[in-house]
Amino acid sequence: MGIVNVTPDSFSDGGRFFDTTAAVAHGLQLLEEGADVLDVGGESTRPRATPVPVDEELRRVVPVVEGLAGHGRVSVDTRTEAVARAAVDAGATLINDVSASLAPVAAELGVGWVAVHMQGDPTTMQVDPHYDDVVAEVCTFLDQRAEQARADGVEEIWVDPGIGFGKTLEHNLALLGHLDDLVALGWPVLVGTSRKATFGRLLADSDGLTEPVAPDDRLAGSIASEVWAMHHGAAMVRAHDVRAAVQAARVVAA
Ligand code: PMM
Repeated sequence: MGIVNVTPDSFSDGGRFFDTTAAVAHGLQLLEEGADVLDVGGESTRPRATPVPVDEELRRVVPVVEGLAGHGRVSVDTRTEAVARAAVDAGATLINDVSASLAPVAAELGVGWVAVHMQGDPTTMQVDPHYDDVVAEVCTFLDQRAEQARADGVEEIWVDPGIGFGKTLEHNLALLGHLDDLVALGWPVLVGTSRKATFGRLLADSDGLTEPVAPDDRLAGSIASEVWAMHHGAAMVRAHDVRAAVQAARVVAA
């Protein structure tokens, strides 16, 4: 899954593909690099991001979905029902839902759905995340949401542990370390680790730096975590660096 962020403030590629033409061109490039799905998002869900008004999210997302839908499969990364509906109208066939609440919309529209686990919301989620048993709690939550979505009539259901969504570095590593537990539930698993802060911090620690390694310098960490996830049963990874991720996937598969 290649990432097409149409946002001025994503932590990882902030602003680079903010206008429609640049975003569409970037999506086409990711398809050439081997992406199976393009994930178009108009609201940054990075920690402490300010929510985007619906009109603005629509303005960002819809033309990009329209521009890409004829070329490859498009998912819409949104927590907002109106945006999900408009994106599906424009050609998206998968709702990537970090609120894990839009299954009834996916069922009604006859499209796929990704349930992402998040503790809290993007504004506050990294303030003080707490779990008694992060792996068990995330697995139970996603299994219940997926079962409910199936009962609602969604035919294509994905689950995603939500790396970095209300989780400390230790929580993220526990979830990746026990990814088999999530895979064992039987739902196809999507994992998004690409350029995330956890790897910036891990790499800084191993380099003896006090500041996290910058997002642009997290490629090796991203690929290592994606290889780990694929090897442990993830059926899809959500990546900025598609060419490298596809090459890694081919090697893992071989
Ligand atoms: N991460 C981000 C946004 N959307 N969707 C899914 N399914 N899984 C994720 O891990 C995920 C997501 C935040 O990263 P970005 O700002 O680089 O898009």
